Amino acid sequence: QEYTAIKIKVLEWTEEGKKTLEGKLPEGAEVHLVAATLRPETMYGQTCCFVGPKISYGVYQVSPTEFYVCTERAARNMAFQGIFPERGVYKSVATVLGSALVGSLVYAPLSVHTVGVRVLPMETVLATKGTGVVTSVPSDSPDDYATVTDLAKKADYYGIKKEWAELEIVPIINTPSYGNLTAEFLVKKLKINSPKDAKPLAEAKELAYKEGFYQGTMLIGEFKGEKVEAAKPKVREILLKKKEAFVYSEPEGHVLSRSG
Ligand code: ZZB
Repeated sequence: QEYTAIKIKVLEWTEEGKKTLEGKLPEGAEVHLVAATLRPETMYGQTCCFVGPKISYGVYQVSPTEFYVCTERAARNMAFQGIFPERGVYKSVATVLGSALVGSLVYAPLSVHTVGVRVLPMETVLATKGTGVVTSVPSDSPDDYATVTDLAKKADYYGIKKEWAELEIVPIINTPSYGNLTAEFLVKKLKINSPKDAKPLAEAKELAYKEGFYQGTMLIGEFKGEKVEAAKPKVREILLKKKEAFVYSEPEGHVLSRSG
């Protein structure tokens, strides 16, 4: 599986995050959460960045001043893909629990929310897939739509500010079958009530992927008006060129198949 790894820069740490990292980063260090995505063309619609609250993340040095936050498993893979300075080496300078990152302000590249978005908890993030960090696009990802809806409903329970989960969901892609907010349409159509409704969510995801890719048209960005199929590699290229993303591959056998 080849992902686009999106670099989501930390603008402001939580108190807990600050404490965990105290004295462990050089002056002027830039830290990025790294989110693995299959849909770079949807990055305009990012409204938050998900971490698994119980997942342990490492902070890995990629240059004298740059660090990546991801699971150790992902860092190990990256170390054999030329992403770190020395082949096979992926030592973390700090370990941080996802819950300690929740509430941090981060910059999501290409997002319409240019002042930043928040790190929020997603209990269904798999530590065994991608980087363990998931960028949230509730316009086009049913899982993300179900999760942000739930987070806003139970903000106190999750220990977050309601408004962090309520950033505007802007239409990114129009499709003939599901309109311009595919995820909301499918979540409602399949009567999905919770981010834990795994089966209908898997079905919604499959439908959203197919319709978005083969029938979708871009409503925003440099390739507005173009078919998603054509725009996807071009948006990806922009992100790679600007060094806001890199290619991250998941070795075969570690991948959980998309259709289960
Ligand atoms: C942004 C995005 C926008 C995504 C969208 C999907 C969609 P797959 O299809 O199962 O291979 N993801 C990545 N890593 C994880 C993880 N560790 N745990 C849970 N979810 C994860 O999964 C690839 C997609 O699942 C990724 O692409 C990411 O969400 C999420 F509009 O990134 B995506 C219809 C889907 N639309």
